[in-house]
Amino acid sequence: MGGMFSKVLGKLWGEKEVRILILGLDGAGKTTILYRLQIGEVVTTIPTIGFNVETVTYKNVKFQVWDLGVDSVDRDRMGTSREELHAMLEEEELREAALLVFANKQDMTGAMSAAEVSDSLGLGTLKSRQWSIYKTSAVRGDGLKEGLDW
Ligand code: G3D
Ligand code: MG
Repeated sequence: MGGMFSKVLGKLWGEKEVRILILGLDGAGKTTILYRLQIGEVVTTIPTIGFNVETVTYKNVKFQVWDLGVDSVDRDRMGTSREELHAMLEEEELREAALLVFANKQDMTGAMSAAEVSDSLGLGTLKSRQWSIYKTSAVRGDGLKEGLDW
């Protein structure tokens, strides 16, 4: 597994530091994905912004995980995700960032399809943004490599 991702990540290595920000709701599977990549020690810190940030640095590639804290009784978690995602993408620092969406937990019955997730997140309305969506199962490791390859 580690070797497989090394090959994918190898393509990202170069002179330049590459940063990958993983953003998602509580319980979406971000920590599981980070461990599944098996690329090094996951370090958890609580910076002044007040929520957990997990990081793994692998060669010149830095993965950083942010939890989007949303009450689990929020009945419109996809709506909240859509708003937060579009607000984040307005940030100057993310102007040039490519967007990769993992529609995770595909091993569970009733999981939303990639098209449904894409619609709910309003990905079709994004202007001048490279984006893609992949169906994944972090527990099985399905789709992660394909997504990172993209
Ligand atoms: P987060 O870091 O985004 O908050 P976690 O989410 O990685 O902590 O995952 C939350 C729970 O979802 C974990 O279960 C984890 O095992 C599970 N999970 C993550 N990815 C998948 C997936 O692809 N399929 C399924 N079925 N479950 C997944 P626990 O029980 O440990 O809280
Ligand atoms: Mg987590």
